[in-house]
Amino acid sequence: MESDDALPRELIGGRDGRGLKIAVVVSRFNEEITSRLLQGALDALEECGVDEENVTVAWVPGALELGVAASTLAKSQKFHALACLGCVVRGETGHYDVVVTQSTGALARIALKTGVPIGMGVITTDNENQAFDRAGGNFGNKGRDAALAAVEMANLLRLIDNP
Ligand code: INI
Repeated sequence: MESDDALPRELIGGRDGRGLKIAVVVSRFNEEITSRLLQGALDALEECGVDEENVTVAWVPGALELGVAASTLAKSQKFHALACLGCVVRGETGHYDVVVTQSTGALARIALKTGVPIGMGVITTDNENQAFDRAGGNFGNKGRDAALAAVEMANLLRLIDNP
């Protein structure tokens, strides 16, 4: 007989990165900050147990180029998930809104279209100090967060496919 207090089925991806192949796309623009995001992402992948050989890092010139690299990597079917890292500082660009909207919008669309999850590690701030705060400073490391999201989502999609 079915129990009355049956619990709903919960799917939680978790952070076990063993066997996962992850690509990290990182922008050279504001490299002093994005290199810290990259380090945060690589540290997180290592902590999750992702094999170094299964991690690919692709550099692009700026946040606006993250999309085409991410799209090509996602379509290659060689990766379970991606993490995309960049830094857009309002003070430095008159077209801040364009760079932010286009780069983050493209990444969201690529993830939905390809079904390959993308951890979003594009920092958008008013000034450099706020960016450093989010690249290993007072407010954590958004590269790390993006890599952890990539691992969790890759595992979740595997669970959904294979409950
Ligand atoms: N790219 C960034 O990643 N961050 C920025 O703050 C930025 N600003 O300030 O303009 C930026 N611009 C470059 C852009 O992403 C492209 O690389 C460039 O337009 C060439 O296509």
